[in-house]
Amino acid sequence: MEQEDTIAAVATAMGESAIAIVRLSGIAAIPIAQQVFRGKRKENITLLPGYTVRFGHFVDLHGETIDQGLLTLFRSPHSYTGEDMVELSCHGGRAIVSRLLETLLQHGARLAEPGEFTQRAFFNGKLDLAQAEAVADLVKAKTERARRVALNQLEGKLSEVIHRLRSDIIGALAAVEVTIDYSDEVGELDYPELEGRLAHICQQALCLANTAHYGRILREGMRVALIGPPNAGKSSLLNQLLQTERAIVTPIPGTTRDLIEESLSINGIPIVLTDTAGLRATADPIERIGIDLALKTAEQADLLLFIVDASDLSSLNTLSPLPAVESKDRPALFLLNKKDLVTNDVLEQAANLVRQKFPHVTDIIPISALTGENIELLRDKLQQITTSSLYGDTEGVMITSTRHSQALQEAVHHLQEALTTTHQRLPGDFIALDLREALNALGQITGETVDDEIIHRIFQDFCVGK
Ligand SMILES: Nc1nc2c(ncn2[C@@H]2O[C@H](COP(=O)(O)OP(=O)(O)O)[C@@H](O)[C@H]2O)c(=O)[nH]1
Ligand SMILES: [Mg+2]
Repeated sequence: MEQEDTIAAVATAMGESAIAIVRLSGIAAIPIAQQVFRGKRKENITLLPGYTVRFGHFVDLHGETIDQGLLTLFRSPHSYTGEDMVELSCHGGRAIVSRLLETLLQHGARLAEPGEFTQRAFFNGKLDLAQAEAVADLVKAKTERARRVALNQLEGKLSEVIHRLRSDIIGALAAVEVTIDYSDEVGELDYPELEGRLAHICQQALCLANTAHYGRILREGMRVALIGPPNAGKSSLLNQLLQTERAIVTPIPGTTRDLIEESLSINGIPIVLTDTAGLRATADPIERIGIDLALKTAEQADLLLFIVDASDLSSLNTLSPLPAVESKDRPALFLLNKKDLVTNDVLEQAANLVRQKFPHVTDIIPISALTGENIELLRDKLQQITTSSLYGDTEGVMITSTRHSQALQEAVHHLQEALTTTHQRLPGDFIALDLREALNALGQITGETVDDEIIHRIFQDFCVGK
């Protein structure tokens, strides 16, 4: 790679701030810094050891002072990239930062591409690919949980699990190959033993692959759809949960036609709440489109909040079954709204009607979207469901990227194939073929077996200076 280049970039966000950091990495990082830095002690900084900090002035090509600040020096291999590095901390103003960066470029540094510092760290073996990707996830993490998962990945927990899986596969592969190459000495392949071994590996890989679902929830939020007949109080509930007047609420049925999507966070878990058009038979083409969208949203949701008006028993009688609610793949909560308008007897009647129409429903919660009664209970329940959706994680390790998920699925596929051929007592070559493919797929996650084009694409998503 173009490692002979020395790269420079602003590592902090552009704008006004107390300090900003401009980074340099590469063979000429320290000589270039020597050109722009005038330390108080007038030392030759090219002679300083790593992990040294000095106060001084930054000067341009003509020796004119740009700003004052700190220089931090790192010596290869003990730096983020593994190369010689210098960080210049100046005041955080656009003019200062631009001028300083420009001066570094005039002295021969090249502007870094997005993610190039981390890419160099990867090529120099400071981080593997999964860890490098975690750097971007960590910076982008919006909730506590996402931060923790990204940090675990950066610290190598995911890589460890992948390495363990790979070394188990290598063990199995060795056992197969030795019987191919030296059947005279070691005898025949022990099929039952291998089958047990592969079944175990397969199970482990599958477990990890299944965490991808939680990873998506962490990254994009748990998708919660508010659905129900018109006027049940869906928009009122959205407003109540958000504590704002986000959606229009009127007594006129069919007010909400478009989807209204808003995010909130319950105990660090992101939730994307979608208010939808009320479900009913209608001749209005615009409302019809809204209802179709509502049904689609319901099908794609991780959790359904089905809201009905407890004070309107006749509407409950005409509720038609809904495939999305019927499905056992996703949890659904039934909310009997407008609790404030009815007696407990009526509430009980309403609950019975719901149970008749939707026999598998277990959770029915009476609420009032208007007064806020039982909204805390609903929040607790939401948190409970969301947390339990996130509990499949193995040792705090979670698959959060589509790239990793696809690679794991491929590995699982080949492990299952190997298991089948072993079960069928086919010759070792057949088994070895799939085991090698599985190894290859897993190696893509940590970067052992990934091609340059993919690596390039991964680092393109980073911001400059990282
Ligand atoms: N009394 C009472 N009225 C409610 C409650 N929730 C909603 N409403 C009223 O019911 C009507 C329809 O509410 P809206 O949120 O627009 O229902 P949507 O069509 O399901 O979105 C409005 O007049 C609301 O003020 C509630 O809990 N109690
Ligand atoms: Mg509405």
